[in-house]
Amino acid sequence: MEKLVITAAICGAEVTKEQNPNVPYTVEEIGIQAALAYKAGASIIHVHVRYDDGTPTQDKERFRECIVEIYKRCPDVIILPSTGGAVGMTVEERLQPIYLDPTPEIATLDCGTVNFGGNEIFVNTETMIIEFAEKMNILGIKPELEIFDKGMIDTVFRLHKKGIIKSPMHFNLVFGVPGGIAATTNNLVFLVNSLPKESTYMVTAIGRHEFPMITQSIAMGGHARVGFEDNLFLSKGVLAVSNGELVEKAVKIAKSMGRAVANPQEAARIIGLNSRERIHRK
Ligand code: KMH
Ligand code: ZN
Repeated sequence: MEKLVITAAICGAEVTKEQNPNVPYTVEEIGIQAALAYKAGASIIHVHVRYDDGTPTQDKERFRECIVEIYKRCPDVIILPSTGGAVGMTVEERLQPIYLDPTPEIATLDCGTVNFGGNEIFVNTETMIIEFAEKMNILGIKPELEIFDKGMIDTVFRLHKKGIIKSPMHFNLVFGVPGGIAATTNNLVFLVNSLPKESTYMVTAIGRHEFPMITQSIAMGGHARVGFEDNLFLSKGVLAVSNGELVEKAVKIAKSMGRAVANPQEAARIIGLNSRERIHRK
């Protein structure tokens, strides 16, 4: 089995300091949380950014500042900016981080519209997906294909046939968003069996489902994402003090199952990133 690639989703766009005071907002807090996750074994940092008051933004300059801060502390880590941003943002707002310099190696590509709890709708029409994918293709950015339900995998296949999404594909299977596919073993097996054989995938699961679902992914040869974006608790009723703690727990699970953890260089090879030199030449 390949080594395990661990992604840390360190802040997201929705969680707040009221829910867990360790959620990072400022540039420095984002740098610190990224460093703690990296030291614990994360090879990829999934980045959303906030203004100092916690408001989510896709502002390119804010991304630049946060990424500089992360590279200062974790020079070889893989940075995976969000193009999802927060519910309600426009296409133009969301796409800003793909125009960063250096160009990101990889960025999220959300593959369908999904209810996001309450009155929230996370909109990703087919036209939007094509626009995001084509712009990422031109820039040489690998899309991390965010899947919130089975139909989104079918959308990816349709766009792959048209040459808009290229092989080998890397998927993020997200379970437990209220409105998306539920976090169950059957659903995990169903989605994984639907993927092309040569693709790679990681599992993300919301709240208390995080560790049970990533444990199953680790056993199946998939990869894992943890972090405050998805889950604020180390265990029932115990808030995590950092993203590092959540990554440490994932590493312990992997080691207990005999699965080694990939460093960023190994992770880049495993998920098929070809542009390491571009990012790290400076
Ligand atoms: N915050 C969600 C609405 C992504 O990063 O691309 C979208 C999200 C997915 O987190
Ligand atoms: Zn995200």
